[in-house]
Amino acid sequence: MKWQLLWSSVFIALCPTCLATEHYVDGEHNVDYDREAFFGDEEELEEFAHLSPEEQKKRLIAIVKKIDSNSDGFISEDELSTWIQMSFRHYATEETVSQFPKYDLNQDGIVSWEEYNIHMYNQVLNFDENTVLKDPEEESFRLLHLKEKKRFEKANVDEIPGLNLTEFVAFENPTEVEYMMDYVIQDALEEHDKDGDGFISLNEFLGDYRRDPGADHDAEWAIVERERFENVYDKNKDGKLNNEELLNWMVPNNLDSATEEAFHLIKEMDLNDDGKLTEAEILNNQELFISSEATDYGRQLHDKRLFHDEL
Ligand SMILES: *[C@@H]1O[C@H](CO)[C@@H](O)[C@H](O)[C@H]1NC(C)=O
Ligand SMILES: [Ca+2]
Ligand SMILES: [Ca+2]
Repeated sequence: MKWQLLWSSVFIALCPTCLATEHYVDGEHNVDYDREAFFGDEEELEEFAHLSPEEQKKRLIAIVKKIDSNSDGFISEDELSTWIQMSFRHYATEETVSQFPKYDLNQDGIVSWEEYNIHMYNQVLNFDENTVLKDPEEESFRLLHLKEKKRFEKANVDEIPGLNLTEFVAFENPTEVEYMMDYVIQDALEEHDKDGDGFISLNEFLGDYRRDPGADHDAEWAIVERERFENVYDKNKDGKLNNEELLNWMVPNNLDSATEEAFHLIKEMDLNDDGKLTEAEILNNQELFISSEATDYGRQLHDKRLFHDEL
């Protein structure tokens, strides 16, 4: 069961462009995508829908006020983008923090490599780095497990074996933590840089996509992705991604993707076209707002620290 879970996360890791595909349909922001992309949040949105309109409004306004960091009554693109980045990071790591005690079997505040394995696989696995396994499934699991071990070692910044909470958060969320960026780049290059030149070409970015021989134009997703490559990631327009550009692709909570999302949300909700949002504009577009990254797909609407009176 755990292995299966692992496989599906591998699939997602291998195919980040697949995930991005549905986000825009014919260049339009696809709200349904936002809503469906993050499993489990349906529940929270539903729970929210059952609250009284007054309570809904109260919670939304509390969040809007927090986003408006200079309290001028408007939400600017910068404020929204900063908020989205912060909420990405907070919720990604919060989950890990709450899981930590389950991994730390002897409760000494350190998750050892053995404890990690026992929690994940019910046994301590150690594969030989140089022995290729015959069974293709076992072999891809071996590679995966070796990769996990590498990430574990990378996350361990001090001399003490095993990971304390800070290190464990880095291990589980490498893209959220600055000192893991080298690992993230190396890992992405191993995955995508097929010709080994240290850059990601458009073709490598598209996962060696080939147009269907019978089709007279490229698949819709390939067109959208090519545009992303050219206009979003390849900043210096040299047709390939260097390490820094690669990070923008790999790190989902970076400034660029938060800015992009903030830009789109404002464009969709900004009724008077002044480039900023008011409380009224947000309440008018409540449905889009609560299913967006701005509320972490509805999760913030249930985060008591955000909408209750100051503690
Ligand atoms: C974990 O260890 C690192 C490196 O020694 C240290 O900086 C960090 O504060 C520690 N975290 C906790 C929660 O003890
Ligand atoms: Ca322990
Ligand atoms: Ca390359």
